[in-house]
Amino acid sequence: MVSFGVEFVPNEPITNIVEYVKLAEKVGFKNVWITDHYNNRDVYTTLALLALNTEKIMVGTGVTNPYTRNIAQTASSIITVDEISKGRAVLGIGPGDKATFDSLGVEWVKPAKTIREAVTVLRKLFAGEKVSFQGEIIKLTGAGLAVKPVGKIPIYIGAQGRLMLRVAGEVGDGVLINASHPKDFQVAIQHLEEGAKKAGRQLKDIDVAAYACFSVDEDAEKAKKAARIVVGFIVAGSPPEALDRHGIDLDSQKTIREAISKGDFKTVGKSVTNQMMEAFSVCGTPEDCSARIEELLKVGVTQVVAGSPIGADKKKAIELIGSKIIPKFT
Ligand code: F42
Repeated sequence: MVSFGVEFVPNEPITNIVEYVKLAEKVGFKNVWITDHYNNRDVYTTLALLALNTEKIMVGTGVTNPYTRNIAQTASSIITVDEISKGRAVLGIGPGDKATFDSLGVEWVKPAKTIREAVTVLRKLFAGEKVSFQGEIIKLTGAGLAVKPVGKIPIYIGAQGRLMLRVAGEVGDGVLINASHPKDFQVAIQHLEEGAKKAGRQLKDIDVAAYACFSVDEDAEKAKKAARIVVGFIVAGSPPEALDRHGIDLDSQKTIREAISKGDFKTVGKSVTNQMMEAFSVCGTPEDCSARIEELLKVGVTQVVAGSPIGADKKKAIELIGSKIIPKFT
């Protein structure tokens, strides 16, 4: 059975996000995911406030990384959220956003290996072990925490690339895949399954989340308008094989990239085609979005995360998902 999650970027006052999340919990969302970028509000402070203001929804980082935060500190932070939420914490972790690392002087080495080592160490720290670990990237010498989680903290891995997806298949309780179209999941799930098999696991052991660009409104045009710039950013950051899979040429990507770098969002909006919207978003009326969700479930998605922008009006969109989409699938 599918569950629903919602993503928030903490780029507005946290008190607003608390209200959205209380509403999301009320209308049936199972997970909330908060992004982690050094230049936005802090993810753990946000999760603590969400934990205090909710009762059922699972609260998670979506996603943190092992480069800008030491892994033992990450373990301590999420265990604290677990305590405040009485066992509802989830740790989403990925290699992070290289663009923001450059400005911090943080070196991005061997992302797949780093994540594998990070998850190994996290599980030991969660178990209360004193950890001595000499990995290629992560090195701990007798590090142990004085606190333990209330329950098991699930670890989800943010992954798109082949190697990252294989690591997620090997060691993740779940995977957060930044995509919206069944074609992309067909490819991703093959890699995920390869990793799972290697570790003697099965695909069904892993919660496969579509961390999608989502925009819903009763008026399909309003929904599209709200998602257009987000889709522009996705096109700009997509590898050539992802564009090729959807028949999008590199010249249109170049045009969008140049417009973004100049801050010319009018051109970005005009350059985003219907084909791009179709490839990189779950967008339209509740019926349109439900039809896409049906397709995603057929290829193996088990959690649908409504990511930015969610809709032209976030509150209305959360209510619409709760009243017209979630009931169709639960
Ligand atoms: N990033 C953030 O910084 N903050 C967020 O809040 C955030 C949210 C988020 C949510 C979902 C999601 O899927 C991703 C999210 N991200 C966020 C981005 C995330 O942190 C990663 O940047 C992104 O998921 C990584 O994309 P990717 O899976 O394509 O991996 C990159 C690193 C890649 O190039 N992977 C390749 C691959 O095939 O997987 C290569 C991996 C690689 O480097 N392999 C070797 C190794 O050992 O690591 C190195 C080879 C060698 O020897 O050098």
